[in-house]
Amino acid sequence: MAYFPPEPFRIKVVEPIKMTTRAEREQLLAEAGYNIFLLRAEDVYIDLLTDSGTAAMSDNQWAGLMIGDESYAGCRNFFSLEEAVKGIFGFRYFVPTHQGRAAENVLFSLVARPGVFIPSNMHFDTTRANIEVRGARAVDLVIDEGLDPTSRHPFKGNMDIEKLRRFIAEVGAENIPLGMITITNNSGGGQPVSMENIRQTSQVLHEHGIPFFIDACRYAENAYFIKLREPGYADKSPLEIAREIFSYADGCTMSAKKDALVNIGGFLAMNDEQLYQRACTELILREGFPTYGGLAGRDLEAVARGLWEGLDENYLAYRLAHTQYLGDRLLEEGIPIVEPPGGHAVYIDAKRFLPHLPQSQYPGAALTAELYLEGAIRAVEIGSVMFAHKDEATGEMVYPELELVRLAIPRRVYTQSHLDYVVEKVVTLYRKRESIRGLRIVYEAPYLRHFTARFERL
Ligand code: P61
Repeated sequence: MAYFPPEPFRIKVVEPIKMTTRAEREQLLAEAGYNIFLLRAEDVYIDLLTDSGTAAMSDNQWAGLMIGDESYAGCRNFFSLEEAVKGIFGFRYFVPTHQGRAAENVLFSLVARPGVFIPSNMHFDTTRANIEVRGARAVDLVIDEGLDPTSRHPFKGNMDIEKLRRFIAEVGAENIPLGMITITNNSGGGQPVSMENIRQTSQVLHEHGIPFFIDACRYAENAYFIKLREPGYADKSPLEIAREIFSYADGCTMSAKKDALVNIGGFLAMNDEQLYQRACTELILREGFPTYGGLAGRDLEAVARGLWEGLDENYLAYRLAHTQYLGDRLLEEGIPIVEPPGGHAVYIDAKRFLPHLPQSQYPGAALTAELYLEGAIRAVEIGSVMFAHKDEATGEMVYPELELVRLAIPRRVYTQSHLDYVVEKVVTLYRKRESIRGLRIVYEAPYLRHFTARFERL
């Protein structure tokens, strides 16, 4: 029986949400070109589009907003954030950014150029885009189990160390300005990376003189998975585990919109002083002065407080069990999901849910559209719309291995009955899955097309 953990908080402020009729949703979705990104959020009942920027902040974080210091330079909140970043991540230098992709933009403007490669376990789409837009190549080297939705490997986000060694030998260390690892692996089911694997990745990269950066958005959830699953860590606190993780790295990019429990914010951290100085120059050009980096002082304070809260052991135990509850309930009903459930999300395997639809008909996107029609639930496709691309040599479309629909769970927002409602609607859809039709793209942008693409039903 799936277990729902009691919340380690009580509710002080509520936000009404409203239900629409199916007829209304038919019209709204058609107007949105069958792309759930183009709906108004008010027309969604349960919004599982993302766990990014959607957390409920605590009373302590809201209180922090009131002491926002909006001075242009040297505001006090920068120093609160500095204390958190240095205390948890331990890097010598950091700059705030308005979100994760801004940190990626600054970093890759300094190191990515045509002819170079950035390997990772799996890049998320904004990271890949920030690398590839500069003519460099983003390469995914996750272990094979990470691409098998049914494998119950405890650390399916792990880098394949042998593949990494071979890759470095093949393209040459001089053509790899840095290597990365994404914790947890968002493109591959929200699966964690083990400490052992982080240590080995660091070792292999460093043997070749390649700096190692971590895409750290969900580092606290990853730390708690290590505590639960990796021998030797059961008695360590999430903070101790986090410190060890980052001790192996030379820097990180962070979207604070995830594990720092805020609605906006991020940072780029590193140990290399020269890289930091170049990052400051780039930051001033694009984001702002290095003590605010595109954020208000109050936002910096919320991030600083959220970083500490996000490592609270009671919160993390609840958080992972909450997500697991949704996954276990869906499994009990026979719904094909990526197993085991991830930290921030449950990923439905659209290939197995809709085996009659080829990837050229976008089964993941079709399923997100149907979920909205069925229950006013918004999920996100992580599949062919997001990642399919044309092979330059053959001109043929290359489809991603995984075709997923992610039910991302905002932090501290939805209750057990909300999740039960989601299960009920997914099950209803599963029973009539054969009637679900595919989609055809009628408009697409050259990069990150999933945000603005428009579709027609086949
Ligand atoms: C998400 F539909 N993630 O998961 P920013 N690295 C990683 C992320 O998960 C990530 C970023 C960097 C989002 C938001 C999102 O097509 C989409 O603060 C592992 O969003 O800039 C963001 O951090 C970038 C949703 C992003 C999407 C792109 O929902």
